Amino acid sequence: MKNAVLSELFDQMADIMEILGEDRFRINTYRRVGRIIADVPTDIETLLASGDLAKTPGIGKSSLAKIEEFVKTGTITAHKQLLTKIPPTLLELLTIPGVGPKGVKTIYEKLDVKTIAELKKAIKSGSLAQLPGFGDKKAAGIAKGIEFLEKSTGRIRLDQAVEAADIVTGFLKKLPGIGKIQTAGSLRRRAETIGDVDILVAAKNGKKIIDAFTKAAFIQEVLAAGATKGSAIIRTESAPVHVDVRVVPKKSFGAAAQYFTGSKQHNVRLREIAVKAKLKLNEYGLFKADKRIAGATEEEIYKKLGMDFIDPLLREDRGEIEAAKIHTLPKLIDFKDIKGDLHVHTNASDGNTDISEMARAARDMGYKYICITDHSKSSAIANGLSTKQLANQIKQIRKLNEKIKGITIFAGTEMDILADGSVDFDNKLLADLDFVIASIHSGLASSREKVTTRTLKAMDNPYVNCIAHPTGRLLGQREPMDIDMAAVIEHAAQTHTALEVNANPWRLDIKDVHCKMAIEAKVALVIGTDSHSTAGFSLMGFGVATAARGWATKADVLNTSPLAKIKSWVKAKRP
Ligand code: DGT
Ligand code: CA
Ligand code: CA
Ligand code: ZN
Repeated sequence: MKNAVLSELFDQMADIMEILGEDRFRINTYRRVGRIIADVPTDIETLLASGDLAKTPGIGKSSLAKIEEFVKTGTITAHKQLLTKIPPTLLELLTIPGVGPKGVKTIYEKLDVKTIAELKKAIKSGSLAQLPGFGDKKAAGIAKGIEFLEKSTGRIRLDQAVEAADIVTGFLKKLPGIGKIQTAGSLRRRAETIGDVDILVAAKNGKKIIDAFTKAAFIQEVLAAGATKGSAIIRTESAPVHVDVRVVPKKSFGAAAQYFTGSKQHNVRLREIAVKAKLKLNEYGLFKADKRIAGATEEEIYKKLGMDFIDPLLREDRGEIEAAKIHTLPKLIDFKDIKGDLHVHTNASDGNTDISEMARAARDMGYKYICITDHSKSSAIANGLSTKQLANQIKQIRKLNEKIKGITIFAGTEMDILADGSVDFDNKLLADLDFVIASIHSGLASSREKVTTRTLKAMDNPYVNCIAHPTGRLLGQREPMDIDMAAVIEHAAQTHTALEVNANPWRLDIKDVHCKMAIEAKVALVIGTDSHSTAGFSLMGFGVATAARGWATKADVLNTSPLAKIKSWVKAKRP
């Protein structure tokens, strides 16, 4: 997909224009177009050819012309022209935490700093601190930012962010004078990766709280510490994590939570709506002239802006604002709706415990069923089961079901989709299973055509009920396959095959925008943890959040159904 490249071009044009001090409205337009392109699950050529792109709100005539040019030539003239107007190294400065386009503009114009190396010198000599709007503290923060950048690997996974947030909120909770604590930013929205963790605290004495935070035992490095905000790198088991703590007054806690939860795009749209209503919205509240008309809670802010409350999971400017105005927001799926886990491994393949222990742990979570889906023979590294081993496992599961009460164990498989799209077991054996998952574990780098046809062919099998981790990505480690998700979703609808939302934070596969597309095509989603131990079950919430970010309701997710419905659902595809 060229979408990512194109989106990056628009973002970069916005950055350059901001550095050049150009028109704010145009800058915002470019950012918005960049994000729309990054979000659409269909590739840009298809979207353009179908005429749908021209109809997309937010894509104006001149943006459309640029996109057409990109599709035809792979470049955008306006982008090339903008690049000639600044030293290209200025764009590297933007990757430093705490440095935005405005900062780059000042640093470049006043100090002629063009590279990170020059910026380091300007910090050392003290000249950065002397710039208007900078000062010693900010300069030191940027120095730390550079250090962090030089050491860091970029964005972190959700589980790592949750771990860091738990450490910090656990600590803050025990301080005297603490009111509400709320995680904000991308973590609260459960975005697929997290840049930094944002935490808000309601309290009066900000300085004391920030002081305590920056001196806590878990601190690796303090980036900034003021009267209301502290920024630091904290140590966790898995990674160093950048955490921002902000202390806000109780009366504006809701406004701060709304503002710092973002997303930025959602907030920009809300502010436009406020302005149209002759109101002002910021992190302190919603104001009419100088009078605060809302601010203590997020609910009252949305209400005063004339819309329903918008769940943080939906705040991405993907239509939620329009829906909130006309009261058509979906009732999102919740963890409590989940009745079972249909993707579970045991020590028969590469898991670390046995069937009965997995079943008991699932029962303790309140689940009504689990499906044992060990790997199949082609996944030799994962110790996949042979035909005979699977046949034996089925018998073993039938027996266990008589012994273990309170939960039903389904016999299943996570069967490899082979290079030609055929699968590891024959239909006779598959017919004995209760639920069948198929997935790709090899040849992920093959061509778009190959990986797509392979997947479509597997769905044609009347015993294949679900495609697991359909794109094969590992966040921060492996790119998704170049698979045509529009085709996969269409075929899933035609063949009565579900698509998995793999809940493992390494995967989150399929992702939010694909979930939305699948739901619109009436494809069933299955949220599975792919657990290899009982601890794996705890990941379900990440999958639920991902589906919810794709606007999923309870009815859109198969494993919210009672057992009998799963059975009839499976039967409906079989001959
Ligand atoms: P991240 O940390 O990159 O994963 O993403 P966020 O969304 O957590 O972004 P972050 O940490 O830079 O800022 C937290 C929130 O604060 C963001 O979602 C929206 C709000 N915010 C930050 N800067 C701006 C801004 O310049 N304009 C507006 N409207 N909101 C902002
Ligand atoms: Ca953040
Ligand atoms: Ca932040
Ligand atoms: Zn698996």
